[in-house]
Amino acid sequence: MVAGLIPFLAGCTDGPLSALAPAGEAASEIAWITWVMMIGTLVLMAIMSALGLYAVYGRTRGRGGPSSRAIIGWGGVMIPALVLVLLLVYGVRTGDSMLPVGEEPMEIRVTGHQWWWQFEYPGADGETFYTANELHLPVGRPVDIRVESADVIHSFWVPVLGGKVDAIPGRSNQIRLRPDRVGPYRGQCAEFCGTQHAHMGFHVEVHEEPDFEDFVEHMTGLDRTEAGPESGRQAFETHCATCHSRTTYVDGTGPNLASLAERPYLGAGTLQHTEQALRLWIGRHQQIKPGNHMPDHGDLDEETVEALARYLEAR
Ligand code: HEC
Ligand SMILES: [Cu+2]
Repeated sequence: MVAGLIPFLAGCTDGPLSALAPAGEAASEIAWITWVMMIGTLVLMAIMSALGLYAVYGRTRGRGGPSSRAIIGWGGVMIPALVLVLLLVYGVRTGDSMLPVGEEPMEIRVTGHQWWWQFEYPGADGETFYTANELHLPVGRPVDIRVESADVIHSFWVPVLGGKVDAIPGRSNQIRLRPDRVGPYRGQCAEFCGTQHAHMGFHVEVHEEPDFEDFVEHMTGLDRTEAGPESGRQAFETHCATCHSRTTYVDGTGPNLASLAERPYLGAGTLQHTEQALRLWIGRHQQIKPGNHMPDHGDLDEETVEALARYLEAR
């Protein structure tokens, strides 16, 4: 039986979305609970199977064995109660240690939209700045994530860093994350929220402290409205600026595009970001991510798409 589990586990214990390869404090606690429960269950199952086999095939004894009262009292009440109480204490303690209480760390606000994520940070100058579909965190420092929704229920989940938190319209939920390993990871919406729910991922980058400071410095007040070709800027003003912004000071009904040039994915993890992919997205995103809430721009001529792409790639 255990041998049968091995190929299954080999596929899950690694990779950017694995809760069994934790890279943060809360995720480690969750991984521990998983292992304790799984191994405990296997041990109990082995004991119960052995007892079951013994009951069927064992030698019948005359007098002298434990009375049926004792068997029921211990096997049916005392031992299960003991196991459950131990698990309860362990579970409650672990749950408690993940609550955002005590110190007051930096807070990042996350808003789930059909089907993308907005992140709002405290900037270096006290103002906030916005970015989309990419979450940047410092290593070794707790960060409180405040999870909200702009439309339906979503769920914020970075399996390597911690548990899921629902994004519920009109409510503000919180989770504390403390990454302990630098790296690129991945987050995913974990509550079905419509047709493109599966394409509602986000990139997670855990930085060393100085690199994180650089990121905040870079994003604070980043304004690329004037970067890139003038024709691109004009097309953007005409077709795109009602929903998208090229400065990090302004949020929008579409993802913030000020730092799009540095973003590794397009369409909330749908496409790897390359220059080619960006042109494809602008002209044909309704074929790539059908039903997404950006209006179809299939009627734009090639030249305009080109200008828009160059404008959005400008740094
Ligand atoms: C009515 C609002 C609206 C307009 C107008 C609009 N968009 Fe969007 N855009 C969105 C929404 C919503 C998304 C998120 C789609 C998704 O991933 O589900 C999006 C996503 C994007 C993305 C992907 C961003 C990322 O981080 O993945 C790019 C690039 C983009 N739009 C470019 C443009 C360009 C260029 C134009 C103008 C030609 C434009 N958009 C016009 C709403 C809009
Ligand atoms: Cu979802």
